[in-house]
Amino acid sequence: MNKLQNIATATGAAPVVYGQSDRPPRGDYTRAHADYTCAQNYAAYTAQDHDTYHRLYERQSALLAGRASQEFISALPSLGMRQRIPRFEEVNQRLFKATGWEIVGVPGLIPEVPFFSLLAQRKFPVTDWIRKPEEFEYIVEPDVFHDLFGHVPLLFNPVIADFMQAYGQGGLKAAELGACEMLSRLYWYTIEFGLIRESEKHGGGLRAYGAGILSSAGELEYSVHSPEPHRIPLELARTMRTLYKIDTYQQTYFVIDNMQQLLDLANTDFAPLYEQLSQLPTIGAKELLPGEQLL
Ligand code: HBI
Ligand code: FE
Repeated sequence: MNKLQNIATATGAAPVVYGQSDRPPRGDYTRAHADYTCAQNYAAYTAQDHDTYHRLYERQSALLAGRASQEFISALPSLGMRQRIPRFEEVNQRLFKATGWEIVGVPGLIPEVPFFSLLAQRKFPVTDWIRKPEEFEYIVEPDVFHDLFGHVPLLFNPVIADFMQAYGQGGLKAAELGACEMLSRLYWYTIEFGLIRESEKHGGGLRAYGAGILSSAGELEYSVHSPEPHRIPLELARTMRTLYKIDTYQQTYFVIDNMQQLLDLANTDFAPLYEQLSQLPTIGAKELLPGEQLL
């Protein structure tokens, strides 16, 4: 259990807010295989669980226009059923055909190396349990709603699909080089909390593509429209040096121009960069460097 306690703080998967990090992650890990995957315990869902999913889905999908990336909005219907928690196999029939990805059940957060290893095999771990009704607005750890609604639609996008696999492969290398932290910051500021500049065809402007934003009602509006946070163009070294908050909305968002930019980044060799960055100080979550311009 020790390893699991550690990852409860290091997660890249907060839909809203992380609370106490000094407790083991929620979920029954005795169900898991050696690779941390487990069958989706579909029979265990109650009518209330399906209702929670349905209500979360309706609430979030009503907020997407003008805030979420068009790529996400177009891909969302591929998830299927909104009235109940989808069966993972059912999603996989479409997902595998689209990009060769599959989702696999997990009991909750898993340690970094098995997490990277699944991504490298084009398998995305999806927590199978759902939050309690009283946690509707706030959940400490990723649940099936965050993982499915937030992450899975973009796995239907071929460019993001390839990026996620490259990220997993990069993660395995980073683990060998002791650079997981830097790579986790990249994940955090892209896959979890990334913003994208929408094409002119879709009205221009900044939109969210990160799962932590897309599965949070409050942060969806805040991230794209609030005057409070900093928004700066994504630059690899800058992002990898930037600390992040796991218990508040983000204070800095990094903006990409298109999805291909992420994939191109992931296809570079990070090893020399890790070496360089280990000599440089980290950057605070709300710090701006001299000369940096806000978007
Ligand atoms: N486990 N289930 C799950 N989901 C995540 O998003 C996740 C994880 N373990 C580790 C982890 N994320 C992060 O540490 C990443 O940095 C990538
Ligand atoms: Fe996540």
